[in-house]
Amino acid sequence: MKKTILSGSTVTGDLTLGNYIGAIHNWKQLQDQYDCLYFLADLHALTTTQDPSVLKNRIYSFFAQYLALGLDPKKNVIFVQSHVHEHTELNWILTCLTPMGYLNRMTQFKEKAEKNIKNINAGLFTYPVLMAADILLYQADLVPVGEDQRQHLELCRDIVGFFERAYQKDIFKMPEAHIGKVGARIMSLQDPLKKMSKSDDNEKNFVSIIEDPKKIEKKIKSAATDSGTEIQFDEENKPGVSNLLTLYSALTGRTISELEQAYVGKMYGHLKVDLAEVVIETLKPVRAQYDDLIKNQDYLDELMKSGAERAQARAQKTLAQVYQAIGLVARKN
Ligand code: ATP
Ligand code: LTN
Repeated sequence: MKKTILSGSTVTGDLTLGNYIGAIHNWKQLQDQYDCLYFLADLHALTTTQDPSVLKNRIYSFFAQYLALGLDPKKNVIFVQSHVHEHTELNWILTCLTPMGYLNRMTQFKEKAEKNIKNINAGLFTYPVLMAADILLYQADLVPVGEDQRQHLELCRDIVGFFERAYQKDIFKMPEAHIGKVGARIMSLQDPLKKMSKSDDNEKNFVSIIEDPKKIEKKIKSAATDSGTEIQFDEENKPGVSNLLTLYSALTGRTISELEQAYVGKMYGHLKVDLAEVVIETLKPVRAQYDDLIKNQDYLDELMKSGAERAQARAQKTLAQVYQAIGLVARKN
């Protein structure tokens, strides 16, 4: 039996190099060995204000980007969260088992609440529970995510315990975070002390997957670097250069020390020129494939439908077990 992998990305902004390196690149490598489900977390996007027509286009765009980045719909179940209503149903059950105190500890909530002072809604607060429902519905063994999601995974594991204690039933598999070694935390280009985030208001902070090559070049060349001139990996004293080296290493497979050796005696500018080329060349075929896919909405609709059917067949089974365990009466047909 292959182990089950599940992961997703919130449908906000445009997927960035951070999402690619920290998440989707790893997803792609797992697709041959594991039973993988990858989804678009469109319901999670609603914790911040969304324009309906933008959201709709973005759902198609993300789906096409998943495919263009190499996720194969034959090897994986690729689907849209809102197409499988079991996510929100299990969410409610788990919400009723999760103490407020546990949610209060979530650092991402605090960060996002500070950023969104005008819209600190209850969904933003309870969102890690919906994330737990996403994972537990599919009995996932492993959840490949970037470092920022580690705490949410821990909460998900706690929730498994809350359920077992409350109902004396061992229905859910205990999931584990799967965090890559290189690039688990790609930093912002202008402010390398914070993570690259696709919903950043300042677009100079990220490179998106489907960005114009000229813009990519400009953004990388103007990335913040540090004092001094040596190209060395030192996250504390040289966070800017370290981030560029991490990007370079993650995209080429060359180790950081190999790169440090190669750039002895060279300037930051040399590194940036080379890195810009690596990024542009990596993303060129992705962009070309994306341009083709996004024109074909019928094809995307078809894939979304079959992905949702396959996902739902599995989600239904878990939810039925949960409803039975907690004493709800099944509707008779
Ligand atoms: P938002 O800005 O909307 O919060 P985000 O860029 O943080 O979005 P998510 O949709 O929250 O992206 O995350 C999708 C996946 O990408 C997650 O597994 C997350 O851990 C990973 N990820 C996000 N940002 C980075 C980053 N800077 N470095 C590495 N991995 C990342
Ligand atoms: N919260 C995640 C996206 C996400 C997710 C999930 C990831 C929603 N549900 C389940 C893994 C498993 C984020 O990266 N913001």
